[in-house]
Amino acid sequence: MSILEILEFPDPRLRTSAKPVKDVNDRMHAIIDDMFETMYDAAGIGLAATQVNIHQQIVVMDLSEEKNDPLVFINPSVEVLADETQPHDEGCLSVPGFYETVERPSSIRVSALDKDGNAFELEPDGLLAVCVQHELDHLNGKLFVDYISPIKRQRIRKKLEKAHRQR
Ligand code: QAP
Ligand code: CO
Repeated sequence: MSILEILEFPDPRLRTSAKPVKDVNDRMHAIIDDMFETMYDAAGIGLAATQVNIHQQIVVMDLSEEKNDPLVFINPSVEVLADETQPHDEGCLSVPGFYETVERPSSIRVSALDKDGNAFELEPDGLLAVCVQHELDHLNGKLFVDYISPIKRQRIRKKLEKAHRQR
């Protein structure tokens, strides 16, 4: 297992669209293990493969307090079930230190494959619904800062660029 490097905004590689996984094999399991190790090490609740520069449709999450409820979504898709939205404060391992409120649909259905390649469906609500949509966005090259005002986004970009130069 290894901890992978997490790409940070405004890295253009975060804009890549991930390709569907064709076969859930041992190589895929090694990637998933590394993604969990990377996410837990960084104290995150969700990580998309895009964020570690792997452009395949894989998401890992763990919203539990005890960090003992690993969730894997391979080739996920989301269906919005109602017009209703909910505002929620979001952060991102690729936008470290910044949090902003984002409005997203509150009623969704997710279809995906689990780590064994079996199809499943979920109708999450609350934080899980927010996190699923945030992570699926990553697989399509989208970030939560795309939903905030250009002024705020530019301010975050400048601060992170400065931090990157100082590393
Ligand atoms: C996405 O984000 C999410 O800035 C997952 O310094 C977040 O795990 C969905 C993190 C909130 C819904 C609500 C961020 C860790 C972790 C930081 C994360 C940081 C350290 C973010
Ligand atoms: Co994120």
